[in-house]
Amino acid sequence: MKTQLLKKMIMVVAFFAMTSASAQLFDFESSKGGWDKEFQMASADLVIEGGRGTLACVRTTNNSTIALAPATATINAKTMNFLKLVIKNTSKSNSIRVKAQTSAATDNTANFNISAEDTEFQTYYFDLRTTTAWTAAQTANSTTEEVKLLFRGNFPTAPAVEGIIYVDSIEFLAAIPATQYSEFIQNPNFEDPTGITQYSGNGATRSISSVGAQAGLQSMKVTFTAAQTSNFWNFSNYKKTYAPGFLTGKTAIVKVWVKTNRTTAAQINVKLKTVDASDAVTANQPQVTQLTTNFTGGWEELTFSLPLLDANVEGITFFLGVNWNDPAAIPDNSAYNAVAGNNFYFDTMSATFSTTLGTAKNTLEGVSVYPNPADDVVNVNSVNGGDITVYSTVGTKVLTAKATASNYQLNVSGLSSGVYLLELVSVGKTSVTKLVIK
Ligand SMILES: [Ca+2]
Ligand SMILES: [Ca+2]
Repeated sequence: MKTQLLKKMIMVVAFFAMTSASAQLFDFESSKGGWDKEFQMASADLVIEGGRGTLACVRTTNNSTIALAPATATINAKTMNFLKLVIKNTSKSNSIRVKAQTSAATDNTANFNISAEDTEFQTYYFDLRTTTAWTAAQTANSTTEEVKLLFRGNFPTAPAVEGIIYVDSIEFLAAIPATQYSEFIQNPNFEDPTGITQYSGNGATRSISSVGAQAGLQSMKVTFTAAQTSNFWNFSNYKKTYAPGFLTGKTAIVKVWVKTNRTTAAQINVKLKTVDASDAVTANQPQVTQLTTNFTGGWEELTFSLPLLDANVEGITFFLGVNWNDPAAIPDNSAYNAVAGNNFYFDTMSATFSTTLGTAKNTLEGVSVYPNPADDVVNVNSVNGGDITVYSTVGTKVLTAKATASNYQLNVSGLSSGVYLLELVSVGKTSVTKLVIK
């Protein structure tokens, strides 16, 4: 029996040595992996939170700490440059201090900001080389002897226990993952450390969501805490450049998955900031608005066609937003504006180009639209009927219908006076007619 036990122990030690030599990931799915509560952390236990194995750390002071015990703290400080942390921080702590002790240097520290009072998991990538202390440790040592994470900041005078930090994973990385691109869209899946950020908008905040992903682990969530009073824009701090002439005659096709808790339509915007070779903004900066159509909280994919009308466009920057209609100027559309409690999730975006010139073979012939100008009803005559979409002149989809007969009467009584474009799509061909509403 003793021999059996000894064999088992040797196997366990061998297994542990093998994994600890290469393991730079601690996922807390079934084991603490050497991490535990340390200085003034009330407890750090394995807990399932949001379906994930986590280390639930109960904070009791301004420096509540978890530590990777010296026996297992063989993080290769020489090659590990980044700390990836996935946490749901329900405490008020708003910064993390990373301490990595080595034989040559003690308490090499770096401070990083985190969001407080989270309702969802957040992913952080901390560049440990931003401190000279870590780089000094890299120069002097190959492994750490102890690693500590201190959850700091914002500690109230009372109570003694203040919030739980659910640590889903701690990972040390030599490099952060390469950023993904879909043409001019950076981080189209919201899975990367860099990409689209909030640009403008009153009444709303943007965050990365780990709950509402359409694909992967994350999506972008826009939460309105007050009624919308302006366009809400997110902006990609990235410009894709193209060879001269490449974009001439092309249309950008942008697809975006959207999910909202609204039970009526909202307007989603895509805008392209276009520049010429000298980085000067070109005259045509396409913007298209589409209506959401899913009112039961599910995902839908919206498609935006953005003609690049300037011949000299050589750079594109991508914007995504929630449209706002000024009730004083566009009263009919103000019901589309977001109100407090509305949220929007965005995920899985893509951009491609199609050539818009030479599309004669795709033009639907024999379509007549009358009377034009019209009051309340427009007759749409065609051979086979088809799908009708009416757009405003700025590209907003204002009406859709299915022409179920070759002579279809379209009710346009809900449209304000003005100029529109009526598109009829049938058997893969398209007809566009300028329509005037009196
Ligand atoms: Ca985990
Ligand atoms: Ca995603």
